[in-house]
Amino acid sequence: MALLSFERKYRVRGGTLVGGDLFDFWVGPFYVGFFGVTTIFFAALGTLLILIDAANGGTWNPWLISIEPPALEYGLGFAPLNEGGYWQLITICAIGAFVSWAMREVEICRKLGMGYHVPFAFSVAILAYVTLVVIRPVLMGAWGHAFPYGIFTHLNWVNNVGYAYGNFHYNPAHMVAITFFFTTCLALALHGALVLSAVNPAKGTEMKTPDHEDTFFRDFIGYSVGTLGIHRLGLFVALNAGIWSAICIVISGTIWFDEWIAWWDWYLELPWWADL
Ligand code: UQ2
Repeated sequence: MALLSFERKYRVRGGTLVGGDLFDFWVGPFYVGFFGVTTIFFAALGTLLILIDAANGGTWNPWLISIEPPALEYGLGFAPLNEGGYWQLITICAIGAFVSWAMREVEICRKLGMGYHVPFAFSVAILAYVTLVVIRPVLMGAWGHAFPYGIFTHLNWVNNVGYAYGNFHYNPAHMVAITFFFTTCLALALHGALVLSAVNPAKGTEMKTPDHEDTFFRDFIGYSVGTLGIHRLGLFVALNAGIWSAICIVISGTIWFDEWIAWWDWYLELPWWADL
């Protein structure tokens, strides 16, 4: 079905979760919906608050602008606007916008009768962000444990929090996360290269089929994960990269307080060489 006639057939009412028919329309190519409206609201308000707080910050150098969370002394309470209150409101707007965006994806999936894989995947990215700015700060008892919204300042935050636990690369969950990031790169590089090699061949030669893709890998390593399987694998490794990133930071300062290298002492303490 040609794209335009497909869209004419499927751009119909229904599938909304909130608001019924009220926002069930498109603006140009974009579906609006209740969550399109809430996305615009939170994104616009959040951006405005960022600009107001930045105007108070004494610099318009984009590298140096920073929206700072409250000092640790404010605990989990509300802080005055200029002492972290803006950061708190901006964080509410950010989460509101991200969740609205995910729910808008859900409504579009429902309209099209598709699975919820895309909003599910996006939810894992939201979870990683919420872990940094809500879950871990709440578990540690102060919003001041969250990171500042600035280009250089968030890099400094990562540096300082990392060194607060010695060398963060010894964090076993961090190791798992990095391994999933690298495996995601490997899987996508293999997949992109394989598909292009079959579907976009040299000029004058014929396009190849998925059987060619399977056969390449069977000849090469004796195994093909399959055309559906590679996408399941890709989603799995990509989501795990985000999940283990969230785990590696949420366990630091909540259930683990020492340098991460000390975690490996269990290895030295194994009974068969503990008293050597
Ligand atoms: C594959 C296949 C695809 C692919 C790729 C493979 C025809 C178009 C990339 C090969 C992938 C394998 C063997 C898994 C590699 C494992 C990891 C953990 C990276 O077989 O089916 O479909 O794109």
